[in-house]
Amino acid sequence: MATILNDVSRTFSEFLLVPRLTQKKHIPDNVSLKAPITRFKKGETPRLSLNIPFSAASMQSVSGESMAIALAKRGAAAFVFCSQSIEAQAEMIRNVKNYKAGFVQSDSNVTPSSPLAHAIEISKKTGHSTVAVTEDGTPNGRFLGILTDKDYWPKEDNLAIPVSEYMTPLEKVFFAESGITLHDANELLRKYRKDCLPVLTKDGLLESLVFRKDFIAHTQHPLELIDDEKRLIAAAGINTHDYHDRVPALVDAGVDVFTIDSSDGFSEYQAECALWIRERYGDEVVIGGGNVVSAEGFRYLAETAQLDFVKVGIGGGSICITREQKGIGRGQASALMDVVAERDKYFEETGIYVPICSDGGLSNDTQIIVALAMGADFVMMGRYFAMTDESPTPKTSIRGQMYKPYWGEGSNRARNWQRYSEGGASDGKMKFEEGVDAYVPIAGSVNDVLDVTLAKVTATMCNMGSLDLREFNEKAILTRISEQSFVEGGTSNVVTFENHKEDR
Ligand code: MZP
Repeated sequence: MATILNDVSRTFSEFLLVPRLTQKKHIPDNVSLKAPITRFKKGETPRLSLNIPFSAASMQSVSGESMAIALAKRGAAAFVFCSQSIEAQAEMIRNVKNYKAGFVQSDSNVTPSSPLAHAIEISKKTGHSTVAVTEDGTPNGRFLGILTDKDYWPKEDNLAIPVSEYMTPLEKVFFAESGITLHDANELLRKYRKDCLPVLTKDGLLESLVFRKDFIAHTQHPLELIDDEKRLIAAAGINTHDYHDRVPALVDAGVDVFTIDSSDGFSEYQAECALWIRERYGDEVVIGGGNVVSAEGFRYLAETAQLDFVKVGIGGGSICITREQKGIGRGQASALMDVVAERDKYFEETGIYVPICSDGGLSNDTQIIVALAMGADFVMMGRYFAMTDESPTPKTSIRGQMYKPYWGEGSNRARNWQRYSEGGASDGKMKFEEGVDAYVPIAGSVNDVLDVTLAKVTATMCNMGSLDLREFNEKAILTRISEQSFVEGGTSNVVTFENHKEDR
């Protein structure tokens, strides 16, 4: 007879936290959000920890190299998507590892003969107001000048006129020669009160740009996730089909963290893949995997597959239709609570702690907070990061509102059949979709959205009398809410009018 679980599948929005004693030491500045991402023995330090408990999903519309760089700079990780050729993914990882903090490859470039309209269009697409003018319009072409949004008036100026008429030409640009240190480049920016410093090779080719705003951001975000050689930590998704070729290529490119990306990871294919990597690379790389939604799924991946971390979640993703297509999955909160209990049991029995990542379905900051309080060591999000400037998709205007495309890895658009067919035979075709092709509203930069979310997370942790995530989980008291208390939690019996301001 089938086993029927007693409780229904629950979601994060069904819970609230009951505050604990806040002492004077409980202020956001004292809170640590460090989260382990590798298995470790009791009393030992994890081989790698995130400095903030967030990761971006291994998805085409989320995690390219810009996202990987932006998140590593903040102390988190983006798993560069694997639904692309091995070479293309390895190239992205290489670019993350070669990224020299502060020296940026110009992503907005035009030729001097391009019409101003073209430069403005590029600026809108990338969200960057500085456009490099190179002889051939490439990021490393001969540098001829720079154009910023202060050089033109988009409504008043003639947009058909070539960029060369508006740009600051090379003779008037302050630039540095390659080989300059970041410290010296920042000093030049400060001394000459500039916002941008192009770095040129001896032959006059554009090598990189250094921005004042990046210097300011760096001083504000000292939690960069870096390796022993001070290079950013790079993470990648992999699948259980081509790992014999993909993994060595990614290791060669310098990858630090893998996640075996699968919609249902409770399988022998995952264990085989993880053990194969471990045998070859030992503890040199971090190996995570999943997804599971049960205690037995967690135990299999922790014990048999020896994973460093286990991801939890099936069918909760914002673009996911797995539950309706195949009837598998589980409410994310129920799945997480079961797996957390098993993680803690496994720790008690063996003295080995295996971190958990709650993946998918987090549709607001409160749900992120509840997931962490319930015991997720860190979370993975797709939609949240797809909305930011750093996701790889272009901004698109639809009926006057700005959006970015966001599609599931199980959609026809992504054609990521490997994620949905664990090992085994497959003709490489998707027979039915498990994801949709959608849009999300734009939300600003990764830094903008993280600043707000992290402020809320740390504020709640202070309400709960907690200075780190372990304590937060241990002290958390959660209460289920009724439909009526949910209504009570919103505004009640008041009328709000958009755009109406009273004289005060
Ligand atoms: P969300 O943050 O957008 O709600 O969910 C992101 C997660 O959804 C990913 O990390 C992945 O586990 C899952 N995902 C990705 N593609 C699909 C799909 O096409 C999917 N069904 O479920």
